[in-house]
Amino acid sequence: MWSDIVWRCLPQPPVTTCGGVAAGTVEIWYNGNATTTRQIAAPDLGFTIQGIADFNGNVFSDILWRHTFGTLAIWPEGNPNPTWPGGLDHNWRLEGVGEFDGNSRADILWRCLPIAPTTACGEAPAGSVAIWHDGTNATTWHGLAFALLEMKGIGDFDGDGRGDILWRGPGGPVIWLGASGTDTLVPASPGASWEVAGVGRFDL
Ligand SMILES: [Ca+2]
Ligand SMILES: [Ca+2]
Ligand SMILES: [Ca+2]
Repeated sequence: MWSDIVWRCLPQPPVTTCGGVAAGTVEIWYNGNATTTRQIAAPDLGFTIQGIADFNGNVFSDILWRHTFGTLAIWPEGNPNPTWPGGLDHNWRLEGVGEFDGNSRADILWRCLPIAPTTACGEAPAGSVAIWHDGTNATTWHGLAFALLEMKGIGDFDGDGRGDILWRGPGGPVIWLGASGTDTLVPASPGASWEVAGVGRFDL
């Protein structure tokens, strides 16, 4: 499996293009190689890439976008022919993408972190964790993660094929197995001087 790099042209003023390429342009370097590239399109600069994952389960990566207005778009296989899962306002933080239900299609992780003076996200109380399955707005609810918890990573810590969420709060790390706030692992705290640098798989 060869990985590709996704670039986006975001020139800093007073520069307005990337050597003549329009601001906002997305370019893929296949196999990380600058000689095998494809320029795709230049979406509105209000759109930012939120994640790259396989939402439709065909093995190839798809690009998840969110607009400043809250709207989501997914470019299947990087093609600017989007699906539109809908959107949520910015009282919802898009925390990341992972595969939480074990069907090999990536899911979108949201958390309600209301921006004052707002105190909830519609009917959902502050801290609500929601998952949109497979890049659609088919939603399941996964508990409450309050503002003092920081999302640090997504991985499969118990090896069951479902993504788990690593949070860290004032008391130390907490893992939500299967992204569930009711099925947790609480590893010992390494102390405040240790930062989570990443999540990966380093042994068999
Ligand atoms: Ca795909
Ligand atoms: Ca899934
Ligand atoms: Ca798991």
